[in-house]
Amino acid sequence: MGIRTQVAIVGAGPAGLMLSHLLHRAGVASIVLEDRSRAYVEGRVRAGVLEQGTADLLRGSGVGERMEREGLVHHGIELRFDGRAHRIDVTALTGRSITVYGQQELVKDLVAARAAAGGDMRFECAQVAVDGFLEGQPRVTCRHEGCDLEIECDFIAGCDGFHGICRASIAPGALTVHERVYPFAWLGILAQAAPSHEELVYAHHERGFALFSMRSRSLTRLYLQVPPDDEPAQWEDGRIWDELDARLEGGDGWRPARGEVLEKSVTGMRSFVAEPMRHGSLFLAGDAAHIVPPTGAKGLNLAMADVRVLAAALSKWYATGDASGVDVYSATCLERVWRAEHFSWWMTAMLHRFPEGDSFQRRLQRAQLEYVVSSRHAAASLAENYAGLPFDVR
Ligand code: FAS
Ligand code: PHB
Repeated sequence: MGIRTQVAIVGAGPAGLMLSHLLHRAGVASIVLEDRSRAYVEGRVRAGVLEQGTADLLRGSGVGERMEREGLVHHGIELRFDGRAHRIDVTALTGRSITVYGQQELVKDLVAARAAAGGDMRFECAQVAVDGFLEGQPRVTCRHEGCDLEIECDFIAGCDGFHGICRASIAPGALTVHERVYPFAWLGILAQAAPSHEELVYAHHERGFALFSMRSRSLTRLYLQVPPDDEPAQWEDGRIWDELDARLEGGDGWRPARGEVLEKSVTGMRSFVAEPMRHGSLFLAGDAAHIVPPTGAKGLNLAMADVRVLAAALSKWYATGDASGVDVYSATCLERVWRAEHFSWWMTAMLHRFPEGDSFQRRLQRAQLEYVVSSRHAAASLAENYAGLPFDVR
């Protein structure tokens, strides 16, 4: 069955759904094709920290109501090392704040908004494939509800994540890939426990990194640095809580409140950028083009930043025929991507225990940590990157 639309979007993650929503607001038609079920994408536990700019984008585009009601606005974070705690006052240093709001809640809000507006989202699509994007005849094909679909469009947005088919459909020679894989992973848990600390806590410890985060006033989200090939089953709940207590030690007797572990997963750590992000009529956005280690809480926010630029560029093209935005899409996004890549690598290098690290590297980490907690300028640099640089900073 042949269908025609203006923009075919592959992937119903935060990038694909937000793009479809922003295009809809600009009167541009799109179809979202997702290979998993609606329940699966709405239930996937991932990021939880929204930059000021992302929260403003949700508010400004009419999908921020539940975030406003249920999200937790934070004005600082805490760093812990050598048995001491140090608060970084993000808002005092930057005038900006972060909002703690689960990625799956944001995805639910976007799916609901698209559905309410009669948006065309197709879940459980199989054999999704893209072609014709270098010949000016972009096309997406797939099987959906037992039918073969052929979607002709003007543009394809590859929002299908790191393991998707869109980047894989680009000839290897046309892409330059930059990558760094880290010698550790994060074991993450979601616990039914009221957060016993007001703000996020990042800990550097000789036993490894640890992070205390949250999802709501009754759900805590916590992470431990573990060897890269560890499996969740190797970590029984009691051992996880004991390890968190040890690594989050800050000399004030605080311990994360314990509760039933609802979800447990291990996520590999890598930095990855594929350039350019545009190939003819195919535009990559979000994790399809770049990955950051989650230490800087940038993954979701970068996906939002990409589609904000892409929606503006495509809307301008449809409204005026002016392709200037479309032509600088890749360069515009990559400026912000590399800033976030640097910040995420820097936070990861400062806060994790490197298995092969020698005493010189550990002393450097210590010196960096001491500088960040003792210099207003260094703290301001961290805070500015953490809260997210304003979109039109250049
Ligand atoms: P997504 O991966 O979210 O969405 C891509 C969508 O495309 C998915 O729904 C997928 O099912 C679909 N898709 C894939 N292949 C397809 C195909 N062939 N056809 C159709 N659809 C297809 N960031 C943090 O800041 N904190 C975290 O704790 C954190 N945890 C993470 C844990 C994991 C396991 C992962 C992978 C990422 C995590 N991130 C985290 C980063 C995360 O938030 C991403 O940056 C964010 O999901 C990126 O959004 P999208 O680009 O929309 O990609
Ligand atoms: C999370 O809450 O999932 C989270 C928060 C901060 C990070 C990474 C993950 O740096």
